[in-house]
Amino acid sequence: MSDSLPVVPEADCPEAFTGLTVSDPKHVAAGFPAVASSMKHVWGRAGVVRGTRALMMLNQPGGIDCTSCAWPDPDEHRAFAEFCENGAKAIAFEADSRTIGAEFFRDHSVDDLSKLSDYEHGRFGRLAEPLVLRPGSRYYEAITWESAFKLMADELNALASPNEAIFYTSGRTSNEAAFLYQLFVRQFGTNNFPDCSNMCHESSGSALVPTVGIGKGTVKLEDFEKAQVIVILGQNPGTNHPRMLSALQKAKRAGAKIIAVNPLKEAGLLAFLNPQEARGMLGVWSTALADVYLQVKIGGDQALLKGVMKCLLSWGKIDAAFIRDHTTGFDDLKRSLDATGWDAILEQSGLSREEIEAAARVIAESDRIIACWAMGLTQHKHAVATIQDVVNLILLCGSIGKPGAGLCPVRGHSNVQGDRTMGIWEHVPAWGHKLGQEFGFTVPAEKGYDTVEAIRAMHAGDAKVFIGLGGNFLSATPDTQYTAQALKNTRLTVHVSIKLNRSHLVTGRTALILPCLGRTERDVQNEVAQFVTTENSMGVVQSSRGNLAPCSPHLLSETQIVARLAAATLGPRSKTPWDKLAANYDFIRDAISRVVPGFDGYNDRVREPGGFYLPNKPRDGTFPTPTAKANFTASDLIDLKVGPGELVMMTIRTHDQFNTTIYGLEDRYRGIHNERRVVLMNRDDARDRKLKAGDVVDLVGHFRGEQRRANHFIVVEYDIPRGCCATYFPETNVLVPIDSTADVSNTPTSKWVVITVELASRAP
Ligand SMILES: Nc1nc2c(c(=O)[nH]1)N[C@H]1C(S)=C(S)[C@@H](COP(=O)(O)OP(=O)(O)OC[C@H]3O[C@@H](n4cnc5c(=O)[nH]c(N)nc54)[C@H](O)[C@@H]3O)O[C@H]1N2
Ligand SMILES: Nc1nc2c(c(=O)[nH]1)N[C@H]1C(S)=C(S)[C@@H](COP(=O)(O)OP(=O)(O)OC[C@H]3O[C@@H](n4cnc5c(=O)[nH]c(N)nc54)[C@H](O)[C@@H]3O)O[C@H]1N2
Ligand SMILES: [Mo]
Repeated sequence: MSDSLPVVPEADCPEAFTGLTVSDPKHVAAGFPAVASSMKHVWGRAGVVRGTRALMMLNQPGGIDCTSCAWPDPDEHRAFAEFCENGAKAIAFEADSRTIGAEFFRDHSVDDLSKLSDYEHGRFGRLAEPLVLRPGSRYYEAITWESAFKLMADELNALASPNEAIFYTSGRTSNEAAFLYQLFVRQFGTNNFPDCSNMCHESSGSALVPTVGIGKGTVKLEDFEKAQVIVILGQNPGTNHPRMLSALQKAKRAGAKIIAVNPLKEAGLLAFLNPQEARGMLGVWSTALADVYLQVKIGGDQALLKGVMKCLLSWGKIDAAFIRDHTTGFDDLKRSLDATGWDAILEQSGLSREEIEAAARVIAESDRIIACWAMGLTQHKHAVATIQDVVNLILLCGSIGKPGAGLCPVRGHSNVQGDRTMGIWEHVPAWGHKLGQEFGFTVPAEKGYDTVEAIRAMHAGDAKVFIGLGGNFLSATPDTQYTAQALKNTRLTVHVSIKLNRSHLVTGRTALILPCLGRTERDVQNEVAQFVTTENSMGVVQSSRGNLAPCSPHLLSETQIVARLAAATLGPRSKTPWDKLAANYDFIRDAISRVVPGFDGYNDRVREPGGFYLPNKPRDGTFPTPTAKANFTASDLIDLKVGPGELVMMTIRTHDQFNTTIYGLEDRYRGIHNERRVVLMNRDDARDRKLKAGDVVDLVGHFRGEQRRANHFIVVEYDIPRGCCATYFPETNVLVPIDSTADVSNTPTSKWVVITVELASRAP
């Protein structure tokens, strides 16, 4: 441990600026620049042959499931190139032909590497062999897999309680690896499963289970073509789910109307030029998307939704028969809406009554409505209540359980939904007893730590070993300095990774980096090529089979790593045949089919082209809640006032990153080039603070009397509502307070950070 070291460059040694230029934000997404940009990444990183090989099989039946987002593939008629610009970047990042191993780390201490940006970390190439950072050393060195497993087993078995270990999962882990991992950890004796979902769509699950009975979306891709209205709240599909734009284009051509709700005018919500179509490629014909664009204030969606529902009620435009036959709680909802005044609604949403009525009129004329949402709704203190108002709206319109209608939380990581289905959860899944029966052990009953609780436990010294199956825990989680200290307080930190990231550099007393195969690479066990499976955002389970030679002979698959860790740690305590399961993934799938509902015939059905749908009762019109009905939820508007001079900051993604992985420095659609340390502010807010574009400011976070700082950001004047500003994740995670989390779901409020700005230096 070396407490004197700067843990994150953002706070203690601001990175040098990379050379900002600003152009006008785009009004249309994709088209030829998208194709050009993806080819640049693929051929630059992976080499022409390796890159093209991977792309040819991307999202094709029997091919590779894209490692980028969780948007589904069409059930039929897949395009020759069924991927997007950002999927291509994700593949290029993983199929990188450069590698780094012990030799690289002999020349670069963790302190030197800590001074580099996340962008620079990703550019070194793939991790090629297992590495250890021994107590007191500042240099990682080679370690054999055998010794690495023994080291972990010894540390885990030396703990006073299994609850002193933390087992994190990121959402790229396959179903097979995830199932084995939770099996191992529960046999070890804990439910400490923090995962990226805790920071992502946890609020959606928390809102949906009590209201419609399932914590997942209820629509299929084909529903988009049948919808009359699609409402998109707090989501930037042009960047984060680009293939969704094809679905929106089809919907528009079939006559649907789109309502976009976002503080920013995002290009991918305005119009789409489809690079899969010849005319889109030539840039001659774009499809306009949003018919109504509501530039809501950050956090103002709950007010807007209540306003829309008040309109529908007062106009009598609700589905009374559906409400009577299929729901409970309508009277309470109505009473709470009656008690919510228009003044508060207009104040909080920042919208005019005319704008809200315009949206309500579009909705009032339709009974096939799809509501989509992502992080703009989930990462708020009142996220669960807001999403429940989305559900309320859909129920008022009777718009669920039929074609072209329903709820669509758009997931992030390509298998984040599958990992949860496989039991990566700090609670015991409903099928916990079956797991115990199948494998002959008692599943621990006590709830484990979620992500925020895990950080607090490590900080307090109550958790002493951290193991991360994928992800970048330090950079993705809130309150970077606090989390850094938490990790440094542990005895051992372990990361199963494909590339260097900041979590490898802020470590416990001992640290391990375990390099694994990526999804694009061939996974051969006992001379038989294996495939893995994933579940997309719409509940389709499908196979993924890599076709590239592994970038190093020293990599293990995630499944092998988990199985060997389990065998080493549990020894004769476990009756599970770990070797056998990891030698042939069909055996893991057989076990899953016996334990997890909906997976009968898993091995056969997943071999069908396109895979299979998991059962989803609300999609078919029945609600597996205790009342056997869908439930309205009544809530009050929360207080969103901030102090004088304070701004509300949302932390968002650029067009050139996947979470903490930074592919490049362009935010092409927003017109922000070659710089990530920027703060997007309303021109009048800047003027009130005597600031102008190009000035350098320090950001100061304010939460319950605590202050946090992120220094050295360039002011960009942008079309954003007054009182709101935006910065990029993860540079400003240092400002997201560990104790600022959503009610019920405990998700960090990454879209609601209260700050002031202080001038550091004038624009040159
Ligand atoms: N290329 C690429 N694809 C990705 C990712 C990536 O980083 N890069 N990440 C993946 C993951 S894990 C996820 S979870 C998803 C994330 O997908 P998104 O949720 O689209 O990602 P964010 O950049 O966080 O964007 C949030 C959007 O919500 C808006 N917003 C912020 N606050 C509010 C609010 O209070 N109300 C409303 N109405 N809007 C608001 C922002 O302006 C922005 O447009 O994407 C997935 N796909
Ligand atoms: N301020 C702020 N914070 C946020 C968010 C936000 O919007 N704002 N968003 C939150 C959200 S939605 C999410 S999902 C989390 C993301 O949190 P994480 O999932 O923890 O973070 P990622 O950046 O996706 O993880 C990237 C790392 O995963 C590793 N990796 C990539 N592919 C593989 C693989 O195939 N196997 C293995 N083992 N490792 C691999 C690479 O080494 C890479 O460095 O961040 C959250 N944090
Ligand atoms: Mo996410």
